[in-house]
Amino acid sequence: MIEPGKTDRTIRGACGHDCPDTCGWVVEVERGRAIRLAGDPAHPFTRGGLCAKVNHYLERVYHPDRVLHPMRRVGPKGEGRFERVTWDEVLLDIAGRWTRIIEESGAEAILPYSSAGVQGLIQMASIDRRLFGVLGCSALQRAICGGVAAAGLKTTIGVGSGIDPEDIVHSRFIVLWGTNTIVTNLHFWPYVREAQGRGAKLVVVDPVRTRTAEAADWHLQLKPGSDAALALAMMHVMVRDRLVDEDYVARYAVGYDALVSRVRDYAPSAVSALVGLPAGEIERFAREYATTQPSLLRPLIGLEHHRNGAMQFRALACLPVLSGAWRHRGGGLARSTHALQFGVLDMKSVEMPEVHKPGVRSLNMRDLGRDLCDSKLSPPVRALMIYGANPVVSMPNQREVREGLRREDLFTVVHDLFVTDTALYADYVLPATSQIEHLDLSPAWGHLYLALNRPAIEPLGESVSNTELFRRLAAALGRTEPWLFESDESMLRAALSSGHPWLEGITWERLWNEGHVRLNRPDDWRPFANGGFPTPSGKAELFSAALEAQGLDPLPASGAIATGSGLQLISGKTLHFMNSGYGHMERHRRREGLLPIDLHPEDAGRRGLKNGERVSVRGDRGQLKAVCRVTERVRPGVAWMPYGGLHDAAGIRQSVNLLTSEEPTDWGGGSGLYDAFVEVAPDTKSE
Ligand SMILES: Nc1nc2c(c(=O)[nH]1)N[C@H]1C(S)=C(S)[C@@H](COP(=O)(O)OP(=O)(O)OC[C@H]3O[C@@H](n4cnc5c(=O)[nH]c(N)nc54)[C@H](O)[C@@H]3O)O[C@H]1N2
Ligand SMILES: Nc1nc2c(c(=O)[nH]1)N[C@H]1C(S)=C(S)[C@@H](COP(=O)(O)OP(=O)(O)OC[C@H]3O[C@@H](n4cnc5c(=O)[nH]c(N)nc54)[C@H](O)[C@@H]3O)O[C@H]1N2
Ligand SMILES: [Mo]
Repeated sequence: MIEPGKTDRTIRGACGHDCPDTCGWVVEVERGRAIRLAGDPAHPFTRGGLCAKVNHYLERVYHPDRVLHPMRRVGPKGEGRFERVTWDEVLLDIAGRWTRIIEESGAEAILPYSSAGVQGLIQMASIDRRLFGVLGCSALQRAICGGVAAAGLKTTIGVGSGIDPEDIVHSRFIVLWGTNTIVTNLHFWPYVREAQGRGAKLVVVDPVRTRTAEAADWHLQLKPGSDAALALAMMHVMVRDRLVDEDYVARYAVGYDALVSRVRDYAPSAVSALVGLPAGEIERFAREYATTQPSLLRPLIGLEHHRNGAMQFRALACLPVLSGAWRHRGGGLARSTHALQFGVLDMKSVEMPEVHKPGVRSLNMRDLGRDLCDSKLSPPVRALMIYGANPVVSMPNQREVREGLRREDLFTVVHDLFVTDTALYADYVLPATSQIEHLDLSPAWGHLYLALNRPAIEPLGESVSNTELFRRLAAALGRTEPWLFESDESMLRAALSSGHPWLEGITWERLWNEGHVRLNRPDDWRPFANGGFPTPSGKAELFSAALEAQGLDPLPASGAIATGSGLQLISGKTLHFMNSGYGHMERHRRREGLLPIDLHPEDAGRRGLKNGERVSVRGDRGQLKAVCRVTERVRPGVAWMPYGGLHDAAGIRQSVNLLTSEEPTDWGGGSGLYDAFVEVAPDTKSE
């Protein structure tokens, strides 16, 4: 049995935020209170470092604003007035209401809505999936992060992952493609540096001159959404100049001839205006990429938040096939390791899909506002159970999300550590544990180490973990199936028992003692050196029959690049926030300052705007106020705002998602969040 805070003074754990790094940490506990939390120096990947946010994790844990007991709404929705209630009262009321809704409208009228607010194995998804599955509640399509990237890559190479990111040290030509490593994937940066130290060239492809772009040898500041066109132009040069690894293509790819005719239209001079780069620069990039082996592409998610997001990833994935980079150690493509980590664990035993009611409808998380406001949706969403997510800030079309949440006939329960912008609309807010208060396994999506997060302290106040919440709800609903009450440890042990060779010798006991272990990937692991792509044909599909069967373009293309009037607004992650998280903490707010919008000097000049001036930003969906930063960080025609709730000059928390819309991606179920167009004008008092 675990006795948090009693058996150990120093407890190993791992960060549970939705970030590729999943840092190992150690917590020192004195008389039941955590007094120090620091990076675990023994963790081979994160090497004792944390980040600008998690360095202050204990402030978050013991923050005076933490929700520590269940609360019931007493004021109007959105106002955030609550009173304390007991767990018994809450559970009884939720169970009663859900039962009535199921009787009257069917279980699909209940929508469980969760994201990766905590991204460990069982706290993210386990008992909740079993419970809502057996009840037959609406399913949620979670594709706002990573789903489109994976869907795009899969059509070409069959997987959404690639090589072990650690192998980047063997690369000679590295392209950080639409990822801001220094901000979002900090612990990968030393590996990039090590490769540079060994002679690798570092290229960043990003419409924004990010910190990462500034640190690169070469920054290609292209137009947003034009990456597939750039990749096709590179292929044009490779084909024309005979820089294709023809042997690799002949053995391990299908559709090369069709691709050759497709790329004819993509001469660098023909796409230069579309991509926003001089033809000569594209030529040089293509040649260096193809001839410097091993070459590695490293995208994360920047490209997927465009309406042609899946196509961008599909086109990118063709490059290492043509160059044959997969042959070499450190060559190919390295994206999320999510599929590798979750693929070796026994996830079926955790989520138990066999008990889920078949054929239930699935709603896309991106469409939350639209679905809540849709009077024709049958059955309507009558109850929402939101956990590990803050959709008011994180989903597009914020105005409609708020409008939906304001519905008087909607019963909303939010389980979180804080009263988030979403929780302001809840009928009940339930207290959630922090990562040092619950048990979990932490598979990383940025490396191949698996960590065991041991609780260091008892849950604060009356807070409960996600797994405990759903066990309690199952009991309140009168369920008796034993698998709805399985313990955390039992589920984790089962997940580790898949028998996958990469887990051989990785036992519960070993993780308990060592804290983290690297999956047993072979030493020199080159997944596609000899083909073996897990596609329908078993080869890299430059031509995709599966796409053709869906009525989509079977060949890579530029895709539908967004156009609109005004400035294209893209948004991104910030150093001091974790998505919307940490926004309520004074320190982090101060560091990020007032909500800014970055404009190129030409665009600012044309509108008569000065650096530091207060501006009003207007889109199709709404309008907000920001502080104008005039900077060459963005290219002309492009504006940038941070993602996450930042305050405007009036002290009102604002989110860039007031300006975005659902805009479905080509495939993969995501959202063209970065395809918003806005106009920026001086902020006048009358507005
Ligand atoms: N500090 C911090 N770290 C985080 C997070 C956080 O909030 N804060 N969030 C975590 C999460 S959930 C995720 S998914 C990861 C995301 O990690 P990243 O993918 O690295 O993050 P983003 O900021 O979404 O986008 C990356 C870059 O894509 C660029 N971009 C936008 N459009 C395009 C385009 O059309 N083409 C190209 N080439 N580039 C484009 C943006 O300018 C941005 O610099 O970060 C994680 N890490
Ligand atoms: N405009 C724009 N929108 C974006 C993005 C962008 O770049 N631009 N990025 C997108 C991306 S990549 C992502 S991943 C999404 C993120 O979208 P969300 O996942 O909705 O974002 P978070 O703000 O991280 O919300 C997670 C919530 O989980 C809570 N939480 C943490 N731990 C626990 C726990 O153990 N239990 C429970 N119940 N709750 C917990 C946190 O306090 C927080 O409120 O946003 C997307 N939206
Ligand atoms: Mo994400």
